[in-house]
Amino acid sequence: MTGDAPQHRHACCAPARDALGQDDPPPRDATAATAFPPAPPRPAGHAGPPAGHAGAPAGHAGAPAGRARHEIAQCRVPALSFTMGDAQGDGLAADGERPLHEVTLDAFEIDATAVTTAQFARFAAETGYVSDAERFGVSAVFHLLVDAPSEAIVGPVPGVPWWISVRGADFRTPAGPASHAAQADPSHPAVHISWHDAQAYCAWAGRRLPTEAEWEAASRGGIDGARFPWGDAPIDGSDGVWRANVWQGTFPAHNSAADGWIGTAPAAHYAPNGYGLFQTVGNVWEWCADGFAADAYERHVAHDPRGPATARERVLRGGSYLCHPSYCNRFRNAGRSRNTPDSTMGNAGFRTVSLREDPRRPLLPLRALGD
Ligand SMILES: [Ca+2]
Repeated sequence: MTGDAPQHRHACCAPARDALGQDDPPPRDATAATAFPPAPPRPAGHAGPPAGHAGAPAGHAGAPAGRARHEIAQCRVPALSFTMGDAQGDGLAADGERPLHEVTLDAFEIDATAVTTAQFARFAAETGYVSDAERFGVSAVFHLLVDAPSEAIVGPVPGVPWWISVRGADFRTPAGPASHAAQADPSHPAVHISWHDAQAYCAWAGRRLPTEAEWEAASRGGIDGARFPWGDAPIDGSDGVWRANVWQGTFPAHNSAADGWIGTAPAAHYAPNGYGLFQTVGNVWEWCADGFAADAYERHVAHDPRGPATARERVLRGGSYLCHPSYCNRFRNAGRSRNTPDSTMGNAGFRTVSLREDPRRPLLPLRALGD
């Protein structure tokens, strides 16, 4: 797996919005993301479970009563120093996973799971928010998962024909609009979520997206330098333990689903890492706040590094149910991908972190990128 082989192009992870062949969408209200009233403050003493506690899956008993909106269990990542980047040499130079560099972060709280379909649906129901997949009218669905009438299928995405542009695919009907069978499972991660959608959710919930450094620190679970959140044990069940939802079989035609899932798995499936986070690796890609820069690590920012505030693409982390070493090995703590902030696909969602005071960078308004 060397060079710029097709199996390593970022479009294999997910195509960009402008490749889907949709009509021009109606304009979005530029104030949409900031129009939501702020979430009520948490009562004192409800700072979340202690470090390493997995907490309850989203929407289950155990969420503090004061978290009226964002009902996702929390994990605490302590103030720490860690080695950021690819220690094994797995990544491609174009991904910018090196040089390795020491990063320090203040403590923060992060969701134990990706934001679920149930949680995102609640946000949409309470606000009337129209997601980018709905606004554009199409989104990218992996070909084995499509459940849509022929008139809803725009066609394969050029260059990555295993991705199908489907009208009516969104977080409610991730496989397409065919039938009730296509309805999203509420316990699974919300998918077909753009970076803008994630930002809008955060504005409503009183949350924010993690920085790329925060995401990687949280995914490492306290094990510095390891390939995966659980260490360096195999992901593929070869020792009898499945640790994440990725691809088994011959991509893109045959998936044996030996790990139990062809598409998404429930957000709180498999064992959590040392901080209590579920499935940072595999299942769905997760948006980060940062703009993507391949040379970001060369800047050697030691404390709380950030990518560029404005960039054509935003960072995605963690890989998805489509990852396999034969064509995309980014399902690692250090793996990096990116896409344009209005792109949506059936294998990308997000998790959030708690707000903090940050005089350097206030939260960006929804359409601040001018794209
Ligand atoms: Ca799988």
